[in-house]
Amino acid sequence: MTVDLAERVFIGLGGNLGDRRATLESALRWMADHPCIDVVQSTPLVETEPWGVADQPRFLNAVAEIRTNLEPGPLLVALQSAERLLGRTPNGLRWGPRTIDLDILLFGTRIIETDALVVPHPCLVGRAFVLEALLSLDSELIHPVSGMPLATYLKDPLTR
Ligand code: A4P
Ligand code: MG
Repeated sequence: MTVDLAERVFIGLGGNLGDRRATLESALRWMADHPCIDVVQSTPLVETEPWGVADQPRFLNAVAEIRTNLEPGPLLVALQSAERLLGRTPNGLRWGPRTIDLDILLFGTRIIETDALVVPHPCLVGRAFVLEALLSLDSELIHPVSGMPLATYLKDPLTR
């Protein structure tokens, strides 16, 4: 499939080790400098309580909207190379501490379920800080699987 350059792609950034602000800013710069990626807008960096594994430092999180002519698979590979450049060590604990995590939250309206890639990101609807960041960039976003406005998930306390 040829990438539709109008497709709106949203990347979640998070990290809780080292100089979190510098690392997240470097990740945003890395994306902006990439020849196949344009950063359209990004949220401020916000401090969040750890999700999943409680006994770890607080995270800084942000969401960026990008345009890219990379297909989702190559985009994931590119983001993983940026994670390594920014000090991410492989095989860390799931949901555990890391210098940087770059997740593909939404890739237009595409639904992808392979071993390597699940889009929309499965944890999207369960994390208020991700939903709030996404909605701050576009309050009208729709969940591609359910067809429901993302704002609905924020209102439902069960999803938090
Ligand atoms: N993968 C599948 N789908 C995707 C996708 N949409 N985007 C695969 C990116 N990667 C995707 O990821 C494991 C594998 O997921 C990758 O090899 C890729 O093929 P990982 O980043 O190596 O491992 P992980 O991040 O520990 O696991 P996972 O399930 O991605 O966890 P999350 O959801 O990224 O959670 N608390 C706060 N406050 N803020 C955070 O940012 N992040 C996590 C990590 C936990 N708690 C947090 C935060
Ligand atoms: Mg991840």
